[in-house]
Amino acid sequence: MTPVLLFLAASLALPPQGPAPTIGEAPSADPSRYTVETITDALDHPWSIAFLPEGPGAGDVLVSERPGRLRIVRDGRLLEEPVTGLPEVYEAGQAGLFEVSPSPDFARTGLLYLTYAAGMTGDNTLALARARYVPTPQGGRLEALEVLFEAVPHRETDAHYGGRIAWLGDGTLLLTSGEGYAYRHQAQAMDSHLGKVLRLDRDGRAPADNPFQGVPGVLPEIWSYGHRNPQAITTLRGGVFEAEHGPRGGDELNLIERGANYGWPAASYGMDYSGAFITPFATWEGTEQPLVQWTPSIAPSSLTVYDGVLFPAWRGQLLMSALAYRHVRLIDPDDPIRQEELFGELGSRVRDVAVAPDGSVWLALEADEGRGGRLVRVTPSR
Ligand SMILES: [Ca+2]
Repeated sequence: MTPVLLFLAASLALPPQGPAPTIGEAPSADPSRYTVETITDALDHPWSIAFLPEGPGAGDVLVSERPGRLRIVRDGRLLEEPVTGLPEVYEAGQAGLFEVSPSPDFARTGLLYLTYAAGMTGDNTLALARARYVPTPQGGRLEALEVLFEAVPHRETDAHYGGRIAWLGDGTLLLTSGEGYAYRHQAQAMDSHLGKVLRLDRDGRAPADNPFQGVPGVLPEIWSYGHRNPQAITTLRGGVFEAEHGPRGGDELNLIERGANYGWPAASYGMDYSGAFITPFATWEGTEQPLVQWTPSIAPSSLTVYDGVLFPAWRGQLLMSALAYRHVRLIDPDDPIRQEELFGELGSRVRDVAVAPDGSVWLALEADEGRGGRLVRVTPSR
């Protein structure tokens, strides 16, 4: 085990022993502190933003669109031509193209990792692929595409895929996998990838030091289980923070520990959409409590750490985008009850928040009245 996987660095908050605190609204930041610039409003369900580091196409900003396109922002402008050579993506409901993430060795290899829904109506699944990015004068293309992993079993539904990636310091990755909505019991089933955080090596295989490697009847890719629809994950100071959608209420921020059970659907602070209880238990022996839980649902869609230079007050804080609450939460990782609302005045569902190399904050916003999906860049006011 490498040091980065030794969780709970002493400085991080410990999960509470009793019931998790409920968070609702938080104080709003003063919008006059920053300036919001629209890069483009011509996107269709933008899902993930990636800044290409040193390597092929350095400086390009890639944005996935859920219908299965990968777009390029080059020199501050959205190129007309999407990237060619993508895997075949199944699009319906919540299904489509999800994450785009450069490999940690991108400078040498030019490899991009993509997550997406693969298959067809009634028979589809979460998949991970990688390919080499080759910039061209008009845009870019993917070469040497390889499908690395497909979650089992396949599902009939078009909902709750998870699909976010976080890279660990040892070059392996964590992939969030939703429970497919209709299969919530499988979040506790160890022969299923549904409702899990999975750890894979760069070739899509289960590393030898995964917690359930060699355990009969347990899929070796499983890192943690009992998740509902985790769409937000990031590393910070050797720990892994994850946020997931609850049912009606009960959205969670969790500190992910190797091999741990996060409770769904045995324990939840949320109710079914019908208003019926899914479980009468908010806590359950042997399962981890969230650090905090949001009721009503905030709908967390992505999580990152602010590590830039432009907003010194945000350094080392978590930024979590929210769909239902239409803002970004600034969260103190050492005391996660301390939260602030950012960018609520934009009034849009926020699908992704990312920090550019120059320290600006970029948001992928879903379409709202009279406007398409937007990509905006936030810098301090002068
Ligand atoms: Ca939970």
